[in-house]
Parts: sequence; C-alpha cells; structure tokens
Amino acid sequence: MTKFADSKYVKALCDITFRSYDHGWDERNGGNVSLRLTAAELAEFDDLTEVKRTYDLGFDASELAGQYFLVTGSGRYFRNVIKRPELDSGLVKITADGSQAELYWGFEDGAKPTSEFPTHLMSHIARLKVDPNQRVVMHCHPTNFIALSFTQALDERKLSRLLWQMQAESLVVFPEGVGIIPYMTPGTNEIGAKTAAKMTDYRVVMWPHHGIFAVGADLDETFGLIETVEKAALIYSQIMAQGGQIKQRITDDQLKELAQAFGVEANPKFLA
Ligand code: 2HA
Ligand code: ZN
Repeated sequence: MTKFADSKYVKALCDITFRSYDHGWDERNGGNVSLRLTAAELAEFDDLTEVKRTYDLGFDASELAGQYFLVTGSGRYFRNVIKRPELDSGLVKITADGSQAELYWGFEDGAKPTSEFPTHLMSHIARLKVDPNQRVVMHCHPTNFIALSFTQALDERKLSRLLWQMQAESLVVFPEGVGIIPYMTPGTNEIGAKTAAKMTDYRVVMWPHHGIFAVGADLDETFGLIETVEKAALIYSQIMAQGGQIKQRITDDQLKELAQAFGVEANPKFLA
C-alpha cells in the first residue's frame, strides 16, 4: 500500500512551500505552486482511484487533458502546507474536454485549487511548447523583486540587465532575462493569458506591485530560480541602502565572458 501523502511529490511540495514562507515571500495566503505529474508516475499509488469532486476551470485547458497537477489551495497558507498537506494541497486531473479538473487526493476540508490556477495551467501549456521537461509553475511575493517594480522602469531589457549586473550568478541562471507584464488584477484569465504569452521567451515573469511567476523542470530548480532573482534584487536594495554610489560593476564584456564560460546564451536583445 503506497499512499500518495507519503510520496516524494508531496514531501517536495511541503519543503518548498515552507522554505518560501520562511524567506518571507508568502504572508497569509500569498503564493501558489503547481507540479505536473503523469499517469505513469502515479500508477504506484493505490489511493488515487476515486474522483472526490470536480472544479470548473473557466477556460479551455484541453491541451493538458489527462495530465495531473499537485497544486496548493485557494486561500490556504504556505506556512501550513507542511503540517497538513492533505487539506491545503490537492491532486487534480484535467478532463478530456479540458473544461474541468477532477480531484483525486487532498483538499479534504473543501478547498479548491489556487485562484491563480488559470495562470498556472496557461503557463504550463506555453512552456510545454518550448520545453518538454516543463513541470512546475510557482508564484510568490519576493520583497525586493516587488520593490523594483516601484523604483525601476517596467522595461524587460533594463530590469534584466540590472539583475544580471548584481551578481555573477544571475546571467548563468536566467540568461534569457525576465519578462514583465503590466499591472493587472490577479486571479483572472486575462492575467493568465498575458503571463503565459511571456513564458514562451522567459522562465521568470514579474507581476508589478505583486510578485513573481517562475517555471521549471522540478520544484528545486524553480525555487532556486526565484531565489537567484530575489538575491539580485536584494543586493540592489542593499546598494541603495549603502548610499547608492556604485563605484565599479560587472561590465558587458565580463557578462559575455561569463556566458561563454558557463555555456549559456545571453538574450541578444539585452546584451549585444
Ligand atoms: O494565492 O498570491 O496572487 C494568493 C496569491 C494570489
Ligand atoms: Zn500573489
């Protein structure tokens, strides 16, 4: 008898949600995460046989028909997932016609998938077209990254270059830079479509005055991506707190050398 609650997937979700909370990026019910799983991966669990409830998705997710998602609950707190994953997260399957999600595990006290589920699913669809290893969409509220959306122009080139210049790690981890959408109301299909459109070119998208969306092949990698972006933003905040006088910086030539040394291709629109 293998129970899904004891799976490595639920353990990893508990770990990442608590660590994100611990960083201060998930006050109250802030943040949400989804992990795509396949029927083959779930075959070893014997407690996933019954559909407990269904949820209307409100858009056509038929490109994900038959795919499973372990996802955090609407209104639920990242701080609590580690203590009660069977209440605050759920495993859902997208129906054949793409209009609904069927609950197979979790959300035991009546929760439903995150209010940002449309953005998650639309982003999974967009990323799967460019990366067959796409598995994870994660959203949270990293303080310094959000602060940049007030003090900096909402310009992808300028913001990406700023983050690259703050530490050698940035360009290596996100050589394509970061995408930005305009400020929009969260929880809507509109912000989902806008975010997903950016995900064709970027794995990180800024939601100005709100937070970050990031994607990746697993939870560790996606969370590491967010940590790296936020660390760069934190360094910028500290520079400003130290008086803002930058006396030397990583030059464009050094950024190019860095890309070459680590075998990544820097976005040519941002680093000519
Ligand atoms: O899940 O962060 O954007 C709560 C949020 C909504
Ligand atoms: Zn949010």
